[in-house]
Amino acid sequence: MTLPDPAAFRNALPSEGRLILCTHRHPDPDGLGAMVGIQYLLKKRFELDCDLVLEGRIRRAENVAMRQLLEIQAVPKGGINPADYHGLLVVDSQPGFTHTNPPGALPILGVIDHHQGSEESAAVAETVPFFWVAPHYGATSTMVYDLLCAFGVRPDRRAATALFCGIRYDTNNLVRDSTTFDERAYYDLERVADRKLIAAIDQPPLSRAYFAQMGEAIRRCRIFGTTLLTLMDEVTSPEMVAEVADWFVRLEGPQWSLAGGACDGRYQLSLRTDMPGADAYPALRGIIGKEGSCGGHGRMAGGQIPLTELDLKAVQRLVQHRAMEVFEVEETQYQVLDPGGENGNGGD
Ligand SMILES: [Mn+2]
Repeated sequence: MTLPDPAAFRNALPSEGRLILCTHRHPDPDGLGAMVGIQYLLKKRFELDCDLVLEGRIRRAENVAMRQLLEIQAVPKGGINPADYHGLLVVDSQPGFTHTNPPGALPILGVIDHHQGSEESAAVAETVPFFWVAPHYGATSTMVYDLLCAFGVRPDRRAATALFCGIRYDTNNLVRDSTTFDERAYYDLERVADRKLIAAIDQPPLSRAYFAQMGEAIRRCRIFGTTLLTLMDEVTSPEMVAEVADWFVRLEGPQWSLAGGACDGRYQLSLRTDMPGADAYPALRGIIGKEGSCGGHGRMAGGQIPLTELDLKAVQRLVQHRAMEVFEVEETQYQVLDPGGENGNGGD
């Protein structure tokens, strides 16, 4: 199904009562935007109320700001009484995905997602009344925008801001994996959205811990030819690992940037590349091996290795060793990013 089927969506909904909306663990702007958009549609068009369940802490400063400034309220997953709800909708993820655990004991009425499905999610599709998975969309927020359009509902300023942020961050302002669907939604929503709020979400206040973590990342970064390896110890959030990988890939010249850090009992890994024609997913797949799981495509991939059978040092050694093999570089030959900082007497 490429465009939303309004009749199928309507048929999936109860005539009254409450619903739960949920997304993947550690919700990102696209997940949050899609939930706010669906919540608005359900209220406006169907007079249905819904509660949001947000699993995993939201820690990236932009995402925290988005949640606070848009006043996105959520109920704790553990406190849900299934009798109070008719069912749930999953957005920006699918029930079969490992980072997604919808509250149990409630039927899944709908799934709206732009990620490629897995075998597990294909099995779930048969049992879900509204299963709309469309990888030709750059963001789930765009899908929700199209659903609003299909019902002739104009988002208000808050919903438009949330949806706009979702599209904006998932497609990096229409530069990454965006299609004409995303473009149309982006420019339309931009006119309605609150620009001051968007600016505040884009440049949120950052904690001292954030800067300390970035300082640590600079000290840890090793340059093996065209491969940058930043294997940190404990980090403040999984998103920090992605930010470090994103930041260092901007070092002049084409390269692979692999960052890692331990958080919540897992060693998080993020790989970015600006090498011409390079594909990040197979590379990270080869580095993580059977010890963990990963996803991604094009220039970015992310994954994790549980710190259960292997401890932190063992995982770091394994990752470094495999990265050397995958990127065909010599383990002994590296430079540091900031030689002055390494000796403790640098800085200007
Ligand atoms: Mn998304």
